[in-house]
Amino acid sequence: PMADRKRSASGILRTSSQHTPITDAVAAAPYIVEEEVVKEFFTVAPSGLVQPEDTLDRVTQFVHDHVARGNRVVIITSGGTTVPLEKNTVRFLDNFSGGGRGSASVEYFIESGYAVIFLHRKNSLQPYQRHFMLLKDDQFLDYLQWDDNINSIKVQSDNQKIKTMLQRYHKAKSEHKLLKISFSTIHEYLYLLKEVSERIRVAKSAGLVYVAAAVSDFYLPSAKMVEHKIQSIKGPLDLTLDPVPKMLGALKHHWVPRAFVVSFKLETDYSILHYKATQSLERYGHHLVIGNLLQNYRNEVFLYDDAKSSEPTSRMTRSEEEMKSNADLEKEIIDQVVSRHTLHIELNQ
Ligand code: PAZ
Repeated sequence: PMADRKRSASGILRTSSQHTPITDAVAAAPYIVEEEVVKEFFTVAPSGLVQPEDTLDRVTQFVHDHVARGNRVVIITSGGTTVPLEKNTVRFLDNFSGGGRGSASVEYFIESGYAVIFLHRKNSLQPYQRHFMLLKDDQFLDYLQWDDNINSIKVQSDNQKIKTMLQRYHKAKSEHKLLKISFSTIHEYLYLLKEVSERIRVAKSAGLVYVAAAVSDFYLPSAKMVEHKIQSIKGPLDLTLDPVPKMLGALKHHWVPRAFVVSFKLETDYSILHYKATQSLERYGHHLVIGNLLQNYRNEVFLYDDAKSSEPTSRMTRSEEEMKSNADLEKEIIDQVVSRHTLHIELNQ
């Protein structure tokens, strides 16, 4: 399958960025968005990039340090993007993604020796902390008690989990294995994905991009946006959104041509999932596409690495027992991704 992918990647056609209906003709067309379209998107998309000034310098330094130490570097994207409807944004469109998959994946990549750049939606689930953020009945504060004798916080003694997570978190931190960058809007996300990807190019085949964020397909260009809060007095809200240029081909072929690229595809209908996942392999030249259905995405994923196959290459599920004990499916996913990445490095040195 790797040789096939190389062949299809070499015969790249350029097609327009128009949103197109699902047809077989579209599936056959390898796709890299024109650079001018990318530039245009960043010009007409709503601005409002909220980042500390040195964010990209920190990325450069982080990658440089880890490449010098011979470490692999992965970018993990996580959570949903927002689509602002007003320039002074009161309202925006959003999606369901909470960052569970991305934040869990960070932990397993770090365990596998990777340095991780975690490009995540602001206020979404965070690695290590996530175990205490999705509690059904308990609250995080239920894990803690105030002890007057020591005038300090005491963790409830039976809580082994908080100890384990704290140890892992501090280990990752002391080894500088985790760099976190947050985004909110679709514009911010794509801008950062491009800039950060270009900065891991120096890692060559030891670089990995793992795109698990749920990214909006539509947005409102700033020229079509009102300045202030949309007023209801004007009657029904009539919205026409533009398609977001598909940048996943540019990611693979222009931004990080030597890295291993894994993307996720979410659908609600299995037959469309299969179609879209194989289409991603073919059109964007990704090495691995992981498909999941909204109804069951925590418990089941499908791995695709062969665009010509009528079936996924493999399927991973959580057993009843694993669901009960809240075991992560991501552990198995990352094992698979890491061994494929190892092969990619061996073949591309
Ligand atoms: O963040 P989360 O754990 O709630 O959801 C993860 C996911 C379903 C967004 C991810 O597995 C995924 O499929 N991302 C790609 C979504 C897309 O097709 O745009």
